[in-house]
Amino acid sequence: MNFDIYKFTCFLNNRVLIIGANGQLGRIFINALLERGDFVLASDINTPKPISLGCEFIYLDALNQRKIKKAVLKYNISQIYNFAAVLSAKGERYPMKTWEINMGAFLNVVKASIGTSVRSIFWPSSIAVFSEESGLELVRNEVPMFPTTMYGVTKLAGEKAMSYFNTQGLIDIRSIRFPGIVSSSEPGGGTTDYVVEMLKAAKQNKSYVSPLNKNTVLPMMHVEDAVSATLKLMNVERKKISINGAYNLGSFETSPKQWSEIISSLGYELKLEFKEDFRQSIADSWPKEIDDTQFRNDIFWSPKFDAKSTAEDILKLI
Ligand code: AKB
Repeated sequence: MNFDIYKFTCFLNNRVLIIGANGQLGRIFINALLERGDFVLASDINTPKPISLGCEFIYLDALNQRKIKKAVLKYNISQIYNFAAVLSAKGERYPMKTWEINMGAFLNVVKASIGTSVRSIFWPSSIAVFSEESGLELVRNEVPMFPTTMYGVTKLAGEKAMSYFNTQGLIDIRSIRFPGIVSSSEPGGGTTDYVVEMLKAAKQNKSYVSPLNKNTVLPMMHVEDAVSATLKLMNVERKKISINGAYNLGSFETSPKQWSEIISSLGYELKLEFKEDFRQSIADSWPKEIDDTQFRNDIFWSPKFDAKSTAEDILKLI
């Protein structure tokens, strides 16, 4: 891309299309982008809950490339956030469908964007790309990766493809390997969903059965930190980004036991049982801690929330 044009357009508000806007991340991204003064077009295959989104909404199937392109052209879109995906736990029930949806959505968005007004695409990757071979105690950015879930396979395949597109200069795609995200909105179909479900149970004075062992440590992050890191990544000049693939991103680490202790320390009584299911072996193949030095050095970002302030904040919002 011509650098001068890029520099100029950076100072204009973005015209953003969010695909998969009804998921865990959609609404909070919509609010953050609107606050910055961007034009936001939200889209999903499900209609949003009847609370106003504060922006336009269209029905859009991420597997329909023609319709994505039509929306890009009609609304003169400059950035796309593509959140359409089947997550790790649900993906193990429907592995073929997961490949079709995750890779189909990824490729359709790329194909619908090349040669249009779209300057950059955000496509989230995940800690699911890692495996035991990655050295799970503290996982660096570039390590051997042999994902154990179909979700992880699609994320790694997408990373390789985005790296190719970036290297060839076909389209600017940026990505972060998200840890488990703690939000007041419902996750769905993930292995890390317990962090949100446990907060909900505590708030409603219900008991909770954890699908993961009490000592299983995984990296987690407050959704606001995930949003601030992403928006920073999407708004730096490409030359500041030292890699063509996805960045590691970390914040804090917790286990079901530690998380329940934090919840109790905030004055909630949570009756907790443990009944491991197939999600345990997924969690066992994921990092305990993430080394995100490269992201922090390139993007100058650090998280605002630790484990306790995350739980406290989200409990207030639920
Ligand atoms: C999942 O649990 O599948 C996701 C993820 C870590 O990518 N939350």
